[in-house]
Amino acid sequence: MKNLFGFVVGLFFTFSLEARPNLILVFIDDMGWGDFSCFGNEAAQTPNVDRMAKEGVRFEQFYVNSPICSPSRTAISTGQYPQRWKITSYLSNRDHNQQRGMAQWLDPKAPMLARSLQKAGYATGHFGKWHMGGQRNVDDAPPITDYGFDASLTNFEGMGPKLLPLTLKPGQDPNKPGRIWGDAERLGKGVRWMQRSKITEGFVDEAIPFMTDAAKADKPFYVNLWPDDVHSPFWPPVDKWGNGKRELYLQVLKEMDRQFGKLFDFIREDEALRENTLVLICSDNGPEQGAGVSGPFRGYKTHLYEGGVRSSLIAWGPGLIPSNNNESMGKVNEKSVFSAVDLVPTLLELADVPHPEGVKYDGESLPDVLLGKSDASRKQPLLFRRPPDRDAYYGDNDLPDLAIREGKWKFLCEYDGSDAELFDMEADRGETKNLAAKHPELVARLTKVCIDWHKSLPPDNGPNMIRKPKKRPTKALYDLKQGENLSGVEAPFCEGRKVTIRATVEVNGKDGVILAHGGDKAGYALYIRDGKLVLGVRRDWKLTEAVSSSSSSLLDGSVVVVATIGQTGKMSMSVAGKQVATADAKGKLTQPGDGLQVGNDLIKPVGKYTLTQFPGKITKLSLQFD
Ligand SMILES: [Ca+2]
Ligand SMILES: [Ca+2]
Repeated sequence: MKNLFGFVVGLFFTFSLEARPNLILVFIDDMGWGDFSCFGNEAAQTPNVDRMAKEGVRFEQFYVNSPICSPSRTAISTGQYPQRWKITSYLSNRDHNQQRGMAQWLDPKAPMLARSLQKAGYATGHFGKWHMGGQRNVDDAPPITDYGFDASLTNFEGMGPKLLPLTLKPGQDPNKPGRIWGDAERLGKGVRWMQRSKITEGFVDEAIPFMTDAAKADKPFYVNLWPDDVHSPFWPPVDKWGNGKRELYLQVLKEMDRQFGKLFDFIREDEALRENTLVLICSDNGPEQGAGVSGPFRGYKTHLYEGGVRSSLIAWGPGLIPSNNNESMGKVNEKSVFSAVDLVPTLLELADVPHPEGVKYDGESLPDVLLGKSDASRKQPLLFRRPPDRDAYYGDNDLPDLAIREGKWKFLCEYDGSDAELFDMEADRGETKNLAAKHPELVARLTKVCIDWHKSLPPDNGPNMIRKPKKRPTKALYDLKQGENLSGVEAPFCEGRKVTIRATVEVNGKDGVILAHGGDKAGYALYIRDGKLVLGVRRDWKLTEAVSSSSSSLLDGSVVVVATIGQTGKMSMSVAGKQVATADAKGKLTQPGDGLQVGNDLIKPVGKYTLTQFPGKITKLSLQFD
């Protein structure tokens, strides 16, 4: 019996060594959750990808760990939250990386999935966009082969041999194509220029011989096929051109799918590869606005709402994934909540490769989920932090900074826990109904989890990079009338500027507001209280008031009042040319979310009022910003 047991174990061990699966990770750039036709796209068909889904499993609740390129790539490569490596937004030029509090490139000591597999005897190849170091003027980053890859071919955002894009528009002389990203020639030897519309196939054509060679050498392989598609700018083939961004995008999407077909067919048509290769297909982040679509989800690339971080994952491997009883349809896993960091320990377990010593993954191993045998979820919640430079984007001027997915709940808030948003993902996966007010205890607990997690990770400059003043009205002079009511978006941009309020007033009472901009968190207001003129400034909820000492000067019929708030918060007021009060708010104005009213304060009060409706006439009111 003992001998038989030993024989069986030995047989199993030999078998499992021989059967170590080949792994292919197709990681698309900037494609929306709803862009594959098998995920609901009706504007374009993606038949090659759809066939993989039909023969495999399609996952509806898979996430990437960042809504933007470089950190999302770091997570899927290391099995760890990208914040651990200070890769928290897209890698750019040296100054820009530094300004945002980021590393210049991914530390090669990171626990790369590729390196673990390489050490265990896998042939490892990276073909496509890298964007984890080596771009713009950062030309001293390590080559891709320092990260556990035997071979690499990349694009303009990575070190080493590369394909750079030639461009062609309809009507352009094909012998005189354009060139983009030419500066990337400095990032490694072995540059080939190629039509942009053919570059995905260029990567496929490099990956296929690599896999053939590995198979000949009796080695399992791990291949990254990471196209630059479907990232803007969009350069479909000239004979498949489209009008406008959306059409051009759809043509690029269809062309990418066609070029993938060559890779998928190569694996499918080789019996040995078909039986022992696992292909994973997903996107690194949500769509660019106006290009791809997020399906039923809210938000885009760069957002922590679902549209930014949900990714349409497909797993294919007929020899590894038990076949579906209904052959006409693939499996759909609507339940499992898991993410890119989970793929790393999962693939290591499938390959029977040990974890690197001392490494703690944020991911959890879920092989049965990935192979379509279970609809379990990861046990730990998933946490997210926005890119430091993306507090405002695509029309949203104050995006959530932190987010968590725990069970059916999705929760988002600011770094300090304010502006809580809570969504029930079972009833409202589009994140439309904020339930935070209904569940104060849950909100308090999730807020703490988010903040504790955020503080446990290396910081970046996100908290110092709020809002996008460029998008605000920046006029210097506003002439306003009594009764005027501007919304938060229409109201002037006051942050960090000197404000001068001038008005002619005729007062027939003791209390009322001349002008109020903002609310009880931030803003400024000029008002009369108990017959005295008052200038109030709110900074961080705190009210500072300059109050005139007597009411007599206001009662002389029609008088001119002037109030100023300096760039550092120094406040002063005059009536009929005479200074009547000063105060110091000790700091610049910050832009309020609330709007501006003349002759009243209609929303949250800026100042301490007795009454808000102004008792009398306001004329010649102007607001000047310096
Ligand atoms: Ca991307
Ligand atoms: Ca924010």
